[in-house]
Amino acid sequence: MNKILILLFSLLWIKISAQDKNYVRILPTDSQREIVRKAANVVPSPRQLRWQKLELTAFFHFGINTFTGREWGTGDEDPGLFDPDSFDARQWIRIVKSAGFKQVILTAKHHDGFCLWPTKTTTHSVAASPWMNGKGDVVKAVSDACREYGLGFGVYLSPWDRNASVYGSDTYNDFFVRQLTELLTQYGRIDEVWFDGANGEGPNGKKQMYDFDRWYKVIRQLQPSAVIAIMGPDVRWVGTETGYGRETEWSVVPVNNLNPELTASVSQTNVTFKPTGDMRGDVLGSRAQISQAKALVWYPAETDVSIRPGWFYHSTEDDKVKTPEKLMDIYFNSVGRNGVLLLNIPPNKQGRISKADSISLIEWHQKIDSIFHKNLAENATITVLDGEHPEYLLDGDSDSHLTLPDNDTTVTIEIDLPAPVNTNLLLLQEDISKGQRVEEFALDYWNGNQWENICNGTTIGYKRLLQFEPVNVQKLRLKILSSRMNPFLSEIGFYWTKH
Ligand code: FUL
Repeated sequence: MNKILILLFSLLWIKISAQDKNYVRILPTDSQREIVRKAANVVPSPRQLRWQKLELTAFFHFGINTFTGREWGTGDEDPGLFDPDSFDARQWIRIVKSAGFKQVILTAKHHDGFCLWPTKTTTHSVAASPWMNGKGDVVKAVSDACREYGLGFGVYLSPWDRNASVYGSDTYNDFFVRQLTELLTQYGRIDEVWFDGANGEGPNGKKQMYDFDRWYKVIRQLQPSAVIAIMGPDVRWVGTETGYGRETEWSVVPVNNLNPELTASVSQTNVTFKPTGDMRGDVLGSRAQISQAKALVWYPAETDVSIRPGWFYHSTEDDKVKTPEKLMDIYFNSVGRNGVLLLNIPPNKQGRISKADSISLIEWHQKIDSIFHKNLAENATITVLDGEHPEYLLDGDSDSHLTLPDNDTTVTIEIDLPAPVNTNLLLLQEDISKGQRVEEFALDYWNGNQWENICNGTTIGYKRLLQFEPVNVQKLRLKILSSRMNPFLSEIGFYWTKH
């Protein structure tokens, strides 16, 4: 009887400790090989995985700055200025949905402290504005529209608050929790909470210690499926506001701060604190970097950029809206570099998305559609020595993968097309639910006499798009030259993009 119990207990223990984790400790005694094995097995939490698959999220910077023309408000603006005369949140959501976005984030409160919902925490809000006689609620209007059109909804709540009189004291943390609680309980499901790191207080400015741990607990309790971005545990700022991510973009990165209580608990599988360490360097998770790490964590990059020079609407920027071509380049260098693109589209003083922005968005979306509607390799025959299910590489499903023998860190995949095609764009995806593993790859084609190199790359991750000089091909080979254990490749695609 005892033996049976012990056996059952051990099985349970193995199951718990083998649970998929989005972090792992590196021990001083770990060999390089063991560190690489650990890195290969760090996986996203379910909320991180859902978020990564969105690819495109829209940011709406809207608030008192929309009416003052500022980028950073001072906090003493008159709420009477907030008066969008033809506010239509459904128009915002219709436009971003037809441009391919899957989720939006609204600046419920920017640094000026002006709240877009009728909060009980302050009078500095839409309730004190002439808009809808003070009966309006932008957060409700946008979240309702998201639900109507089937998009995810997230909130930006600025920690830095230039209006709150309690800012700079402990009471501010209570005040902030009350604001968070209102947002997380009154508007249905919240998919992302965005905490900005910006703070422009000068040498004589107010100093505030933010009680992030407490805020995270509130979010996890009230909206367990929401990712907490930037000053949070789930999603990392890519490090610039240009829309361009890194060529080598690891979602598994070293972390220096580790909460001992958390790591002591085997049942806790997800990190619940903001990982710190170098999050701004050119490469964050190379072998050299992971071998120096105390721990590794799944901490993927979000690439934020505005469609206009500013984050808020300014009529003087109506002719500076990014072109569809520029947006396309941003797409290749954000989504195509293992990131999620968070594109800001600031609604104007009328409370609508301006024509210039919507035209550019829609044309950009048409470009994406015309490039990706058909994989030029869809009818190809794929041959992989010892690989099971090579056909999954062409099934358009990023959850199915080619299965390779454990520990096969190199592989050659041959792709034979029924007829020659012109191509200048490669798409690769890994099934990241199994981890991010590929470190180096090369693409060659058969020029009739010999194999000739087309392009090379480093990381893949959820999605890698790589442009190259046009080439007419019928037979190609993708070589995975280095991987952290066997890679789980999920998709290969070839496309044509006009320059
Ligand atoms: C920055 C802020 O200071 C900007 O105003 C904007 O909200 C951008 C997304 O983040 O840190």
